[in-house]
Amino acid sequence: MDEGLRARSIAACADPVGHGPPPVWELELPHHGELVAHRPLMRTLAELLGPSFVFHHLHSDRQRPGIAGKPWHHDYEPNDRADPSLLMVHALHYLGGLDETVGSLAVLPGSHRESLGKGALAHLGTAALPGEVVIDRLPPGSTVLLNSALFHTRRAAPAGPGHPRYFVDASYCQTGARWRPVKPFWRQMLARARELGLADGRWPELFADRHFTEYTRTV
Ligand SMILES: O=C(O)CCC(=O)C(=O)O
Repeated sequence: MDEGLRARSIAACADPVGHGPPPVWELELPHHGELVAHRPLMRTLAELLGPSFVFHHLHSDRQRPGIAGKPWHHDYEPNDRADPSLLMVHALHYLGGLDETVGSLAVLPGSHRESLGKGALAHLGTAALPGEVVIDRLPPGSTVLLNSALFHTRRAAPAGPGHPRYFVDASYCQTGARWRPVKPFWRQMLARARELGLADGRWPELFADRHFTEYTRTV
């Protein structure tokens, strides 16, 4: 964050022609790379997704104290078979945990079964919805695994000085179709992950290009 790498990473996605690839991929940072294929995480993902899944992307952020909420949305990306039964999972890593000094996460159980666009509930902002589950207290180093099609929202922390909120999200897709990449330079990113041996020789599909379509810019 202090060296502007997060900003460079966003700029590379927002304006790939003007900025080119970021100077450092998130997964090149030693602890981020380790987190992508952390063995206990891989074991749990294999239970949820089966033995064959591919890494989709990772974002990393140190959110400023008092950061606003993020309206209800889901993060499921389409695949070229338009097969909604193929699963995508997001791992939300809360490095400093969650408590009243940082914003909370609310999820809407069952909402992953609706076939709605990512922003179909955005007009509700971060409002409390019937049946929601609020996750507002987690110890440091916690990970929440979400079916990516599940609607969720970040709620701002109650007023106060607050604390920085350390948040890394990484996502993974079942193989069986080609998924839409969200980063223009996804090929280089996967190549670097392979070069670094992040899959530890255990997960042959984890960084394989063949599971993706070409990048197209989304609005
Ligand atoms: O900040 C959070 O806890 C969740 C953020 C989120 O919903 C997202 O990045 O898609």
